[in-house]
Amino acid sequence: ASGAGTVPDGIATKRPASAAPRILLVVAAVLVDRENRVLIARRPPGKPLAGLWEFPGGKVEHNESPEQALIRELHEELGVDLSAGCIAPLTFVSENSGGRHLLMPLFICRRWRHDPVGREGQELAWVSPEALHAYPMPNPDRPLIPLLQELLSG
Ligand code: 9L3
Ligand code: MG
Repeated sequence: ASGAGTVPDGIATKRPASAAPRILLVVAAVLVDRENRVLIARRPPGKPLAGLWEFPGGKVEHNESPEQALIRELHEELGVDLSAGCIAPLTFVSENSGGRHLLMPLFICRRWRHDPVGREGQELAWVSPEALHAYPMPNPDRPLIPLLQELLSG
């Protein structure tokens, strides 16, 4: 079976498990207000890591740039519009997540349109960077705390 438009045998179906994609690309945003407080959101019941506080965001989909994914996720989750050009990545953090490597650039945003609301039922909190350690966070978010404290301190 090798007619035009058919998939040759053995490419997709016989790929060994070890060749499966291992990197999960997730984007997150830290919204910073005029008092240098940052927004965190509590993952709602029913989602993985429910109850943990995170910098909002989510998975980058196929044919989507990280910036497009960030704008889409923040609109879906918080109703904010980041297209005002506030986005610049701070860093990448890698962690294992379900056997995969999670790569998560954090974008720092000081300008957006519309006040954030938890559109998926999430609790939201504006906290000073010094207070972030009191909130249980997913693995990729936690190492960002000292970076944010340094970046926003002066
Ligand atoms: N994740 C961790 N920290 C974050 C975000 C936005 C996401 N700040 C993890 C949780 C999930 C995965 O990334 O394992 C995908 O996120 P989502 O699509 O469930 O939000
Ligand atoms: Mg999300």
